[in-house]
Amino acid sequence: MYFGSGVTFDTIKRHVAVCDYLTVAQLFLKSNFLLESQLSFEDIKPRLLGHWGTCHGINLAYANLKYFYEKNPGYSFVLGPGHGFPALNANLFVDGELEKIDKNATRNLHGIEYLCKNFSWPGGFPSHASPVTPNVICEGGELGYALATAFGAALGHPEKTIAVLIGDGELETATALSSLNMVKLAGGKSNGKVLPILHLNGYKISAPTVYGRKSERELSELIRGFGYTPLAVSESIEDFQIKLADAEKLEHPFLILKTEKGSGGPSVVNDQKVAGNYLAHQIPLPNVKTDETELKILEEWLKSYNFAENYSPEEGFLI
Ligand SMILES: Cc1ncc(C[n+]2csc(CCOP(=O)(O)OP(=O)(O)O)c2C)c(N)n1
Repeated sequence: MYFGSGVTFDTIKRHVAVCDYLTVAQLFLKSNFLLESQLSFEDIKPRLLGHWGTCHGINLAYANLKYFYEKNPGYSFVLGPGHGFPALNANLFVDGELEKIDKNATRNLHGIEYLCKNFSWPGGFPSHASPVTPNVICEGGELGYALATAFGAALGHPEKTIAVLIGDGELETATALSSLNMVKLAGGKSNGKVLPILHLNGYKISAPTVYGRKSERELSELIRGFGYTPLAVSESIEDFQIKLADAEKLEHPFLILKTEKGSGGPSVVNDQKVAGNYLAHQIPLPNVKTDETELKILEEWLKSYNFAENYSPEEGFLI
């Protein structure tokens, strides 16, 4: 519909499912990466360190943007929440960008094992985006700079289109909030286009976000007041593509991507609501190394992505 030949909504859906699977595998597994046998405590990393809650939204945004802007050589993606690194790393791995700078990250079983085992592992990948990540120029743990970085990249480069994903917690920082004003300095014929996407998942580390508690009208009026045209986007891939097409026609579009925090992950653990709550922010199954029930939840969660439908050991990725 909006993208190149052979690509359909289903292609994007499968791309997101593959990256979600590889994200969860990076967070939890030290072996049995293709679930060839029943998951055991032995397969779980001894120290679980990472952030799940933001990851599905990153995978969703990354894939939708990648296919939408496939034929636009001036397109770049800026990621604010660098703590969602396993999602970013999964995409860079699947697209072959990681392999360009790291010969171990081959797009086969060896590479899958390397990617997953080495996330948050001594001597391996850090838990956050960092200078070893392709095209990342600063440590990704400090929130707030993404929007200013995107405007900086677009200034004086009319050929560029910079999409930037900003966390709703991140938008509470003074840096991110004041960077909204840059829309008044950018634009026009001599600068590139910036497409801010607010990832409205409603929660930060241990509490709701301010923007998550505003009404839809309050939030869109706020964004409009800065000089943007807000466009609400749901988790639906079809809707995302329609809104990206709508955004192309506007001078200063601003997407508000509403997701459930930890979407696709465990919904209830130990009688507590996890998906759609702050408990999804980091590791949603904190006792999975020793608790049979959590282990079972993890196995079902991984299986829900049907990874084998999109990856075959003989043919590689089938997307
Ligand atoms: C400047 C700064 N302040 C505080 C933190 C600590 N911190 C890490 S993640 C996080 C919550 C981020 O929430 P949000 O931007 O909404 O991301 P998401 O919910 O998508 O994980 C915070 C406050 C930080 N990384 N940087």
